[in-house]
Amino acid sequence: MRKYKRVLLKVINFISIFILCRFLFKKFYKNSKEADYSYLYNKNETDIKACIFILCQNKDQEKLIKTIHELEDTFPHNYPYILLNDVPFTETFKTAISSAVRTRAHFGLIDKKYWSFPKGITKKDVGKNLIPGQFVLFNDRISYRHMCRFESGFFYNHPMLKPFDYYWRVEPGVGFHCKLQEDPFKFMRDNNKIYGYVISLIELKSTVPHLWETVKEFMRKYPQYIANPNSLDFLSHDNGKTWNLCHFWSNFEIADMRFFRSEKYETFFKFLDEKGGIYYERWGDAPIHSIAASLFLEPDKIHFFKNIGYTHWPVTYCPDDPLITPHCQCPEIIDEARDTCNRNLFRLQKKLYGIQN
Ligand SMILES: Nc1nc2c(ncn2[C@@H]2O[C@H](COP(=O)(O)OP(=O)(O)OP(=O)(O)O)[C@@H](O)[C@H]2O)c(=O)[nH]1
Ligand SMILES: [Mg+2]
Repeated sequence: MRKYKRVLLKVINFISIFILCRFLFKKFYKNSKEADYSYLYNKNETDIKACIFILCQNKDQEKLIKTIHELEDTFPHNYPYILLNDVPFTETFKTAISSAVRTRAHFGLIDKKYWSFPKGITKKDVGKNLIPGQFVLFNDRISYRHMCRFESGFFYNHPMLKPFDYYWRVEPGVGFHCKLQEDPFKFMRDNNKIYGYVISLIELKSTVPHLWETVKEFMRKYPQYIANPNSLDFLSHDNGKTWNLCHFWSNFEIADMRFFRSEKYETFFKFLDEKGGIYYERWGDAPIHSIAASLFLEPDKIHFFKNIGYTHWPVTYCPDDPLITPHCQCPEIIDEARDTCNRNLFRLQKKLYGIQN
């Protein structure tokens, strides 16, 4: 009888351990497994894995609806919209946006891990490497820096963006002015383009005082990532000694996320992130994307969308080309996009490939 009791106890023990292990495994497995959003891409709707990507807040509803209507008036399309936020979207917002878009809109939340300070940096470090006395726009907004960090190093790996190769970044409040004669995603794919932009500008030095020396350190450490040829001449007038502050204005981007997901870009972002300049200074996603595209891509992979009339206040780009202007209705211009930086890239693309911009 005692023998049976012992065996029974052993069996009960074994079953309990088995159940416990199963429970722990399931819990761990569930947490580590990313949600599957592959259904967001539907090949019956679009041949290209592309989406319109919008990072925004609930308060942007009205501005965003206007922007979506302008986008769709100038580019009727079937691509889905992926909207992300650092706090949950309200039902009112979701309903309003869903009925504004012609296609589908999907709403997602950003994990706190990707909208926060990196390890070792806290609130008190914000702005500590800026030059005293120099004005820095948005310096007092911590969320602005989290946004820059997210847009620099994480958006393309958000599970809802994972099903896609290409994205068109749209911000609430921007305007589109020319009816497109061709699908820009198709253009990117068929012409092997990786990074598309409309406006290039000169960055405010006060926001990025030590960025270029950090980039030079990266180039010395990882020469294998630098493309040959590359667009260093877009960034520098003295072969990289100094940065001319030129960059692509990233509030508009049509680009291939496989570039951002690549080892070279990920290594670059990690390197910059660990240096802390997004917080210690105010390095933005625009210079970070631009420097990466210029150094790691061959110049013909970067495309200037001269046919997309576009405004992000206060700068407007309105095409000046007799073949395009009949399709445009540009607003009164407050500040016109200038050619200063573009010229560096155009010169290079013409010399290397005969590309006429
Ligand atoms: N969810 C969320 N999105 C944000 C936040 N701050 C900025 N964004 C989004 O991030 C993008 C860039 O932010 P903006 O405030 O437009 O930054 P900016 O273009 O440098 O400055 P503006 O001149 O104000 O347009 C936009 O798509 C915003 O909607 C935030 O705190 N939360
Ligand atoms: Mg903006």
